[in-house]
Amino acid sequence: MGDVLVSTYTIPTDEIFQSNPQQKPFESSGLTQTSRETGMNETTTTPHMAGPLTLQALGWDEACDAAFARYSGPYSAGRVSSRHRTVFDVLLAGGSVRTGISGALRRLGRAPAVGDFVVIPDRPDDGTRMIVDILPRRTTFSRGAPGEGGDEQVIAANIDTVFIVTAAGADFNLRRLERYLAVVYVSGARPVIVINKADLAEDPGDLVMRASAVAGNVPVVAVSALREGGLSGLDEFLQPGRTIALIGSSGVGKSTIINALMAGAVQETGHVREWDGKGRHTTSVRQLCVLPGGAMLIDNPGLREIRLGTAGSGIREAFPDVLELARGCRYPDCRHESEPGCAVREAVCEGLLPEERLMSYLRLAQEVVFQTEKAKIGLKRLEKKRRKVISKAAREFRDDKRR
Ligand SMILES: Nc1nc2c(ncn2[C@@H]2O[C@H](COP(=O)(O)OP(=O)(O)OP(=O)(O)O)[C@@H](O)[C@H]2O)c(=O)[nH]1
Ligand SMILES: [Mg+2]
Ligand SMILES: [Zn+2]
Repeated sequence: MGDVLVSTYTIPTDEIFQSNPQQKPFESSGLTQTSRETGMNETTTTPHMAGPLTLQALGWDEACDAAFARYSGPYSAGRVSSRHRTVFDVLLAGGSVRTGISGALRRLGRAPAVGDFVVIPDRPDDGTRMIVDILPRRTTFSRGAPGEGGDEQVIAANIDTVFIVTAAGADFNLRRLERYLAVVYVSGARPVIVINKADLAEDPGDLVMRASAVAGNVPVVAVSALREGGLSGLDEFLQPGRTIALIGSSGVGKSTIINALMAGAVQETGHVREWDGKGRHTTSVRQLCVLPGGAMLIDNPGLREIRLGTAGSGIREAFPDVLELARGCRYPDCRHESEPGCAVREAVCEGLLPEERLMSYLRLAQEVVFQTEKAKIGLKRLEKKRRKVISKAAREFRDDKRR
């Protein structure tokens, strides 16, 4: 494995245990307070940030400029900060708006995800402002394989960095980390492993070491969000205009980390069941918050299940050590199961590669094969349905002509 970049756990213990352990009271975000479930409501304040935002501060780049260029005239661009079924909160330069999407987008089955840059006409004919377009995504974080309708579930868009959050205790699991890493690599975003609740660990440094062993060059940072310890280790990833999504099981402390970084409560945080350390799925709405320093954080509901989908590329990136070893296998298409001359199994026998890591690799690789097959079946069905619709339309057209 290459160089391991480890952000070592350097917070003095008194810092961890000194700071105020009291949970700050939950407050609604500016958005929720100023707008209603339905309809439109423009606000002049921008949530979680003093002063007006510019598009650049929201992560707008040259590619967005190029894509938006064809909208000359009275159009605004903004960024989706949260989604409530069919309505979306959109941050605009200098304010925010709650709005729906146009019928055309709906018919195309295109729905914006949190983090998307969208186009909204300024003065539509009928007076209702709607999202009329979604600009191409820089990165797409999605869950699972394309379904029967051909749509993968997009969790969030235009993410630069993903904090894979785990916690000291029952959640800490190297195999789960490997899975998350593969999923993040597929998205195009850069992963960072954050081990929270360091205050509960006897030796947080040991957890960092163990996570680093499966993480390759991915930075690993230990923090205690509740005691506000070690959070400065995250600073280098929190540059202005950058977007960071937090993912991980329910109860690992994603919302508590965001609250601590916001230096004020924004996300409701929940209790963890004592007996198994499982969370209660406190966060139910995905939301983008702007930190005082200008980075954007996306809180996510705890993921019950994270599937890999059909992209095998994530596995290749998450297991560079296995791939390197595989170059020594006798057969180029070796599956490292029982083939003779398998250099990967040999490395396991010699203790150079942990057996659990190979098992984890094989399990994930098998899952991709399975999902790909499943997606093919789904696509076939979709194609059949499409043909049916077309031939029905053609029949109706012929019948019409005969009349
Ligand atoms: N001891 C300790 N507890 C923490 C820490 N961070 C969070 N917690 C507690 O863990 C519980 C769950 O925290 P949340 O922030 O709600 O977890 P979450 O990951 O957002 O959970 P979901 O929204 O359900 O996905 C709360 O009771 C927090 O107070 C920490 O650093 N140390
Ligand atoms: Mg939460
Ligand atoms: Zn092999």
